[in-house]
Amino acid sequence: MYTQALNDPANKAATVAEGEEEQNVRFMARIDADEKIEPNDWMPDSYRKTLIRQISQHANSEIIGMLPEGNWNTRAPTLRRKATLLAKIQDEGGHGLYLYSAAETLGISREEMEHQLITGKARYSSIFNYPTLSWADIGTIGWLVDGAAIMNQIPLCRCSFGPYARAMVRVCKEESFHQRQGYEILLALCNGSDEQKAMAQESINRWWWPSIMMFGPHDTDSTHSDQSMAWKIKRISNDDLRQKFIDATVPQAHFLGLEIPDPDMKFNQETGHWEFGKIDWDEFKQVLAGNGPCNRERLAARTKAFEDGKWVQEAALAHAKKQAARAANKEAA
Ligand code: FAQ
Repeated sequence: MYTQALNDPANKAATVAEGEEEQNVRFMARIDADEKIEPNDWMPDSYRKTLIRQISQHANSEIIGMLPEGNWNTRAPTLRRKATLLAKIQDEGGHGLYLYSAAETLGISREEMEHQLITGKARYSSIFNYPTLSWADIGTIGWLVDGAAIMNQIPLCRCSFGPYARAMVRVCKEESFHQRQGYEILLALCNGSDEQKAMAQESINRWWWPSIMMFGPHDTDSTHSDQSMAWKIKRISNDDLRQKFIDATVPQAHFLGLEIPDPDMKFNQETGHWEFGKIDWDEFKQVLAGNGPCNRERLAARTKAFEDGKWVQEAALAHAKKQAARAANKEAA
């Protein structure tokens, strides 16, 4: 899906002769000129590490994010809903694979990322530690969770690291479809019976706050933002993205006839923004510390998938070994 651009040979020759300081100056000049950094270009170690952290966390989120929706595969209300849900979940799996591939270009293996995920060393988005208790949750995930993901990912299409930026272009197109399918599920529920509308409202009540936590801590508490913005990995800050998401989403809730569960939410005529109440950062911290409602269940599911899939890895390795031995024998003969 994403292809590697060829490095500019002149660029490479120049960096070989330079010391680290000059290389860094040159690197920052390329960032400032909005050039894309490609996998075998020189880059500071900390830039590489930051990208591996963010891209692998992002990939983990896509893969773990399949689980809450997968919970409704067998209970979707119609064949059409089931087919759409299956397609969406498969898309998320695909996003995980593009992202793991993008991270691999930075020198980490897929196995290591998988190991970091199941041993709890790498994160995944807090949002996927909440349960899907009703069918309305499938609509809400599409609308709010994919909606928040797109808001965050559109600027990542302009990220300074080429493979990540290119992967995001396709991911964002697919997330737009996901957002619309979720909204359409809620539209059907909100135009249905009183019970269906109540189910939609109850779902928004549970998912609203965790969705706005997805954007991460306030800018003042964000550890990585300043450096990531300077490197143009992040192009818009956590708080600015959160505000953009809220401004876009509140009118959509009103169109559905649903209440946002925030008594402090009000429109500021002067700024043109929706002002919102205090976010419960203790809840966010608890979820990040592994104590959310579904953290253990999610990691247990991934660990089981890893263990169950081991025989495939072993068979593929044995096959590759056999092929290599055959090729070597042929060459020797
Ligand atoms: N959850 O200094 P910052 C999706 C951590 S994809 C967990 O601000 P940063 C598609 C952060 O890692 C959703 N941890 O960090 C889908 C750091 O801890 P560390 C995923 C979080 O990286 C839909 C610490 O807090 N999207 O939903 C969270 O500059 C439906 C301090 O934070 C991405 O990953 C959180 N929400 O900014 C799939 C997008 N927020 O690592 C299935 C790419 C913060 O030092 C179904 N990632 N932390 O231990 C990003 O844009 C950034 O990494 C942020 C965080 C904005 C998430």
